[in-house]
Amino acid sequence: GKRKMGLLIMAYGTPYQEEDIERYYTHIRHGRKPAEDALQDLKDRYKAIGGISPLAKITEQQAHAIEANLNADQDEIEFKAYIGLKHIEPFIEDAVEEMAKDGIEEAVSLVLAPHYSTFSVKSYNARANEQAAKHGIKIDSVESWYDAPGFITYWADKIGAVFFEMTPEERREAVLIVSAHSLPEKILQDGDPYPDQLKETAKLIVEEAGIKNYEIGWQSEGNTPDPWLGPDVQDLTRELYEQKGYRSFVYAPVGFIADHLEVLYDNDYECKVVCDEVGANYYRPEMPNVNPQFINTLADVVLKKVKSEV
Ligand code: FEC
Repeated sequence: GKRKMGLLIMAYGTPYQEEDIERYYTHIRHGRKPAEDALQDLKDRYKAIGGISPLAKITEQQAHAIEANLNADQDEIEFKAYIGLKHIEPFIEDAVEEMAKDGIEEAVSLVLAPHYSTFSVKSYNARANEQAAKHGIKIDSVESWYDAPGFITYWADKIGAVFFEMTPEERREAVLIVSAHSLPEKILQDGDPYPDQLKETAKLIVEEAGIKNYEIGWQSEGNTPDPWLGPDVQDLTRELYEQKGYRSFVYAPVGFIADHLEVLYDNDYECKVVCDEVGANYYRPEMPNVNPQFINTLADVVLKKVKSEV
């Protein structure tokens, strides 16, 4: 028979309904309940994007699509997908328990975020491995895929199409802002590769798309006293408008791969507010979600990892 392998797909997680928002936020805050006004603010942001985030459904669709793609592409291994989330059930630990129940002995894991950081990929993998060790399950983990060719091509095509639609005059005064979720600056002290990986993603995209005007930005920073990686995309927009005369802004939040709060609110509302205020044009190409070429790329990344271990 075929070799049986767990496919552990890890992602951030999102509230399933309004009542979940408080415990979800509490989990993000390492068990500390949010203040009433902070909670209300988060509830209002979910309301502004339609009540709830589409992320739960998209994560599920992505996991199933990657599994189907892998099983169609080769016939030595039968992959079975398990979703493990960071901040809500099914938690990463729940997914590993499911694998153990199904008799899985070996697994490959993939985090649905392209760039490695101690705050994201490292913590996902640590939780998976800790639980797996209890059952003697061996997990090989993809650590990052920020430079995967199909990922770069996805964005280069979408961004290229936006610039192509512009008139030559508009194009001359247009800039691409490539962004990821901000993290506390203290990650830099331990040599975290996160900022360099984002820069590399941006460089590869603009080379492929033939875009000259581009900048790196950070978004969605948390509400804590420590300094966060900047420039923030909203401040950057204002600064570029005033100091470099850009009049059209194309946002590519490449640190994310799905439609969710951080894109639908932080880009499509917050960045757009700044563009509207200064009188600039706002563009945000669609997110990868379950784009077939993109899913194929993720399946390739997983298969390469598995092959490198045999
Ligand atoms: O429900 C949705 O549609 C949105 C889901 C969502 C994604 C996401 C991705 C990342 N985050 C990362 C880091 C942090 C750090 C803090 C933090 C806070 C929040 C809050 C919400 C939230 N995050 Fe998130 N993030 C998503 C949602 N995130 C809600 C709490 C309210 C707020 O601050 O806006 C700060 C925690 C703290 O206070 O200590 C740090 C990173 C990613 C991208 C990588 C990944 O997907 O894992 C990094 C999606």
